Amino acid sequence: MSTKLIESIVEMREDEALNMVNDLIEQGTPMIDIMQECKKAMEEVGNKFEEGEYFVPQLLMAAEIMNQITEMTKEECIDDTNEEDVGTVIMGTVEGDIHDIGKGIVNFNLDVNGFNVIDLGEDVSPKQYIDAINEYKPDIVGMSCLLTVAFDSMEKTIKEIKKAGLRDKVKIMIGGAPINEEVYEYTGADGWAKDAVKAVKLAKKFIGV
Ligand code: B1M
Repeated sequence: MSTKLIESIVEMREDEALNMVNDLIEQGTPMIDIMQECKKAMEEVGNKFEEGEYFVPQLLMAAEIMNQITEMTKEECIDDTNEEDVGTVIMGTVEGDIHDIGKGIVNFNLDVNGFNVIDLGEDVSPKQYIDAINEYKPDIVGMSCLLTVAFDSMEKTIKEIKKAGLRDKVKIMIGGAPINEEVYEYTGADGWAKDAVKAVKLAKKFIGV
């Protein structure tokens, strides 16, 4: 696939990036492949931010391009939407964290694979999770986390779910760029996924489909 797409996102050439995505869609490139390239681009944007070359406005600009690309690729997948309800997932970005692009992609992939997804939004507190578990009785609780400082939020939320007597009623899945085996063990979740495809596989495994 095109490293030019990565370059155009990293260098914020919005029209060029969107045209390239359009071409890729027309050529029949799967959404997930386009998203992989975009993720690499966003990692590069993040690196430039860390190195002091980019600042928050550039992160926002890249996020805006990324959101438009996500919408374009979603439209292409819409025919694949599966009406079957294989299970309910409540999903949020954990307290202290407002990153939502990856969560949106995971939600969309769960949705097209037949899951009923309830998105609680960003900066979701343990109480919001608990209230939503009581209200929607989900099979799976999803926690997206992009910030290392929010690892504690996941751990705290899972502890609070346990204190509320709900831990055995749900499977908990965590994910996001900094999540690894060690973080997964620290939080006490039931599983973790590196990307949207793995998230769907894990969710299906939890449900037994
Ligand atoms: Co932020 N940011 N940001 N940021 N930002 C990161 C995460 C960072 C790594 C950049 C860097 O320094 N290299 C860094 C965190 C460093 C750390 O924690 N050690 C960082 C920082 C520091 C910050 C701020 C603190 C900056 C500041 O204000 N000084 C601030 C924090 C705000 C807050 O949350 N409280 C901040 C703010 C922002 C913006 C708001 C400007 C913007 C987000 C806009 C938005 O989301 N609407 C932003 C952006 C764009 C980024 C980067 C550049 C890109 C994130 C992204 O959208 N990636 C990011 C750098 C990076 O990711 N390397 C960065 C694309 C997306 C498709 O990938 O989100 O990884 P991702 O999702 C993937 C997988 O991770 C997985 O599937 C998705 C699809 O494949 N996945 C799951 C995600 N959730 C899942 C859940 C699952 C399973 C899989 O199950 C439940």
